Amino acid sequence: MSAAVETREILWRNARIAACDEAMTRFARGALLTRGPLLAWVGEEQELPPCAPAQTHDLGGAWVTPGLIDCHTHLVFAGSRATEYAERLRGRSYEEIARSGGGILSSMRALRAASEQQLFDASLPRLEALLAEGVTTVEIKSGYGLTLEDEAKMLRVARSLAHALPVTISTTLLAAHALPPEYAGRADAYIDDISQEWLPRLAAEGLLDAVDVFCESVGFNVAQAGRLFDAAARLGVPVKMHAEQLSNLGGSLLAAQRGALSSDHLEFADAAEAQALAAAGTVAVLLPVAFFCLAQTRKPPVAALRQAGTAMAIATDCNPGSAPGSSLLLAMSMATRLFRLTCEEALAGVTRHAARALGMQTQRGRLAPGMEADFVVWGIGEPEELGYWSGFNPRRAVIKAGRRVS
Ligand code: DI6
Ligand code: FE
Repeated sequence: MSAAVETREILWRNARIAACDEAMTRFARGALLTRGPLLAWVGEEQELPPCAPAQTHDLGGAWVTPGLIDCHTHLVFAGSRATEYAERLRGRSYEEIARSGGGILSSMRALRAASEQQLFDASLPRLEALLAEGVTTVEIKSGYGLTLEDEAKMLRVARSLAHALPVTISTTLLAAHALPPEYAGRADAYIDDISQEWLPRLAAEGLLDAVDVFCESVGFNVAQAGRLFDAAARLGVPVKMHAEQLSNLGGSLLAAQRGALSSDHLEFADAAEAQALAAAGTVAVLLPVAFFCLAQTRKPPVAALRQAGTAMAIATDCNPGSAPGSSLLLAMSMATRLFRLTCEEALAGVTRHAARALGMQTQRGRLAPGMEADFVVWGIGEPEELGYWSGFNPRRAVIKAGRRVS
């Protein structure tokens, strides 16, 4: 890109702005000045400093928020698990199906059989659906390949999706998602191989932004998670964790101790976990679509998280098993209805706090000078409508890196 393009200024005026900063500032008659891909200025229009933008857009008083961030997905996968869903409707549990070789392992078989192109083609519509709702940044995990080559394939597809669509993708290695058949009865050896061989290779190929582990009885224990985190730390790769979705093995406490970016799910967490996460600055990522689709009854400790001051993010968890869906707006609505977050908490949960769950808080998730110029223009009368509608998309326009992309 030429220097001239990089510094071109565009003024987006006559907007109502929800900045999603710490104070959740709103500007009633606001304007945004973009310079190339970044925000140069945001505030009340009457305070705009003298400038000579190359273009001016009148947003007609519409609401503007930061581009939404889906900070936890498994959206690169092959096939579906609709037949298992039918079994669950007949009474079998998610864990029973997993223990009998279905679940994540059935997605593993489909994934290993798929070519990179097939995987790309299957995943693209799910990502397009997110983008249509104003999502501009998405985290994508591996975890259905469970060999070095197949995990690499998933991560490469995740990277190539970012080249095909106007979106920032953050990739996470979740090889420690389930024990593959090649390692039956040898979970420690599997963790050793991921730690000593896979992680360094994938990091060297530039395929990794973070490392994650499924810390559950059907996944891996805290000691194994700790060894994986040690290996990540040696390479300077940040860590995240799936914890307390089905049971409490102590995952969040480890995540907090190791300064993880986030600990995700948390239905079986309590006040101790909330306080530890708050003290560590580790984000609690809530995944209400998985809670809903598994028909769980135990809810994450939202009151305790709120009281402890833990940052709460919300994500889709888009995956073929526990959260088959690709709507972050629906996840927000479920977070308010099922987990009783306020609409304001839900909005912070898909912007500022979601950015932090990806270690991107200095570049994304709020509207302020110096941040990426990723924002959404909405056809809504007030920001509370985000979290209020379920199954209706009021997105009007999306600006990614200073350019209108839809
Ligand atoms: N927790 C989840 O909700 C997904 N993975 C995980 O660790 C489910 C993945 C799947 O069932 O395919
Ligand atoms: Fe997940």
